Amino acid sequence: MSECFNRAKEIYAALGVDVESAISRLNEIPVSLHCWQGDDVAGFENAGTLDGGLAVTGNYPGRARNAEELRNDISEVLKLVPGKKRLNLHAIYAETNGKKVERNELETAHFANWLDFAKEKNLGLDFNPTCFAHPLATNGTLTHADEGIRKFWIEHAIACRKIAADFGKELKNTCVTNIWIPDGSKDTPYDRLAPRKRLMDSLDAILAEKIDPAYNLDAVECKLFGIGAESCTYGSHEFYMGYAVSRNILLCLDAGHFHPTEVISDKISSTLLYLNDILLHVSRGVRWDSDHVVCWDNELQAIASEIVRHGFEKRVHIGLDYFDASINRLAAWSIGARNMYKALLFALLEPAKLIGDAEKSGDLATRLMLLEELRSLPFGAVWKEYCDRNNVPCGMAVMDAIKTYERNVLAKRG
Ligand code: RNT
Ligand code: ZN
Repeated sequence: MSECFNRAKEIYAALGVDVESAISRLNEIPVSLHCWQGDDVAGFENAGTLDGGLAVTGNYPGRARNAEELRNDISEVLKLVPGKKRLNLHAIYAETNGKKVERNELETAHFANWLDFAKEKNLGLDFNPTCFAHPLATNGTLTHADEGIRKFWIEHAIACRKIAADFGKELKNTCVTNIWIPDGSKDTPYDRLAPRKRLMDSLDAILAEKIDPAYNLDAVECKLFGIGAESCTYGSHEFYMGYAVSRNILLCLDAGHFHPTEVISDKISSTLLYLNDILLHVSRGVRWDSDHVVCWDNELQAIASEIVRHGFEKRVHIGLDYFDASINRLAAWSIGARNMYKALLFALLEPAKLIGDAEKSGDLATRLMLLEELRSLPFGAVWKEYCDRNNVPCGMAVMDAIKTYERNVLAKRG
């Protein structure tokens, strides 16, 4: 243990903060790493272009081109990110041995390698039906007016829930399955009600079969607008909030899915008054849902603080959702993920008692002073210690590891 860390402990203790218990608490908070940062949301279907309003920009060399490369890259990221981790998969990451398997016919067997990987790395798995990048998804999915197309996507989501339940059972670790659809309208629709009614019915059909919540939990992800769906997105916040509350499932809040000045940190305390659990897609929108690498900015800190201050770490399932192809993808992945844990650790080191007492007694100047002063406490020494205890590098040593991997592995990819 470094001298810096010991001194930091004393400084925090003087403010009533127990650094060791903060670290122990952080050890129990899982963050779900999204597999799709490694290959620009391509998956293994060779589907061609991404659509549904999703856009990955950049063409930095070294993209994972197959499952083996992607798992190798994830293994490397796991060495660079401290803390308890999960892995979030999408249905398009199925491995079908070169055989074409329709999405509504996917089975757990197609994810056998991922299950083995999760066991080997001691990761819980999360899952997502992929309702985009598919010829039947060009004009809507679960809201589609055509019954046959709607049925295809309902069957796909049902198949995904079964796979997810198997993940949960096999790993003895609850899987969260998140449904996001790109459905919406580029121009002003005349009828917004009918597609929403169809979405509600489709979701009811998907969720009709009860699954043991120890194996799988279901979430629905709302969005304000997407590219190509500027005028109306059927799966809006109101739609899914109502749906999640009435069906007792999880709501997924993605940081990039609201008006640019609207923040999800403020939604945690409200939604959890009505829902048991929520799912987060921690992302960073820049002017729009651009899925930039998560930075340790005020909103990220506010999200982490909201979770920690109210002891919501069991009820808020933290997932990451960003994709940057303009820089080394492992760097993007690790920097964003490390920031999530950093923000959580910072939140755990807040002088909760002092700030809470100041607020309760109406001493708002002291509250402001504490909130501002805590930014310059020796947090870095605690973060460094946390990385050391997790056997991951800290500071620029992270970049050194990434550069070495780039030289030895990524640069050799075509
Ligand atoms: C899209 C949603 C969705 C996707 C991933 C790939 O706007 O945020 O969560 O980013 O499922
Ligand atoms: Zn998302």
